[in-house]
Amino acid sequence: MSSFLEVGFQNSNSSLMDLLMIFHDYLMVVVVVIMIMIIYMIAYINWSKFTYLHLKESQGLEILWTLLPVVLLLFILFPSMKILYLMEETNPLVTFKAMGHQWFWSYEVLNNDSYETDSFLAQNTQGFRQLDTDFRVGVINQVMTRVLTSSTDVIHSWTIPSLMVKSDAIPGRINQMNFSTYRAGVYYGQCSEICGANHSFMPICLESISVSYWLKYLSSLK
Ligand SMILES: [Cu+2]
Repeated sequence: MSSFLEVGFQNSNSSLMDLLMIFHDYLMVVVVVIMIMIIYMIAYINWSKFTYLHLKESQGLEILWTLLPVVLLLFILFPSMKILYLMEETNPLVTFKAMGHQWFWSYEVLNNDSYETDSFLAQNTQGFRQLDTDFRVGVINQVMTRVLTSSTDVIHSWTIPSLMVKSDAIPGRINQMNFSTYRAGVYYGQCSEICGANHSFMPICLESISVSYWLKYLSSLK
C-alpha cells in the first residue's frame, strides 16, 4: 500500500508490475532526453544571432526529422506491445467478478455456486482507515487470477496499485484483466472513476492467501 508522502509507484507485488515499472523508467529516460533536446533547440533558436537566410526547403532535413521520431516510436512500441501481450495472453485458473455499485463493490467467484458478496467500507476502527472493507475478496497467492469488472449503475474503476491493475467497471460491459501476486497479504485499492457522492468511500480490499485457506474462503461463500 502507499505510504505517507509517497510520489512514485507502490512497491511491486507482481511480475507484470516489475515489467511495467522497468518500462516506465525506460520511457522516462526517452522523454527526458527528448525534452532536453527540444528545450536546447528552442533556446538556441531564440538566443542565436545567426539565421540561415537561404534555407527555403531541404528534403534531407525533412526525411531526417520524420524518420528519427518514427525510429524512436518503434523503440517504445516493441517493449510496450510485448508487455501488453504478456498481460493479456495468460491462462487464469481462478476468475472472480467485481461489480461496482453506488457505493460499494460486490464480488462473485465464477464457476462456483456462490452468492455475490457485498464489500462495504469497514465500520470498525481496526485496520487502515477508509481502506479496509467488511468483506475482503480472496485470491490464491502466486496463481494467475482473472478479474471481470462491470457495474450496475455508473462507471466505477477497480484497481490495486501495488499489482498495477486498473479496469473501468462500465454498466452493460464486462472488462477483463489478469494478475498474480508475489506474496500473500492484503492489498488495497480505491475506486478510481468518480462515481458520485460516496466515491471516496468504496475501497477495494484484496487478500492473497494459500490454496487451503482459499478453499475455506470459497466454501464460506456458499
Ligand atoms: Cu468511484
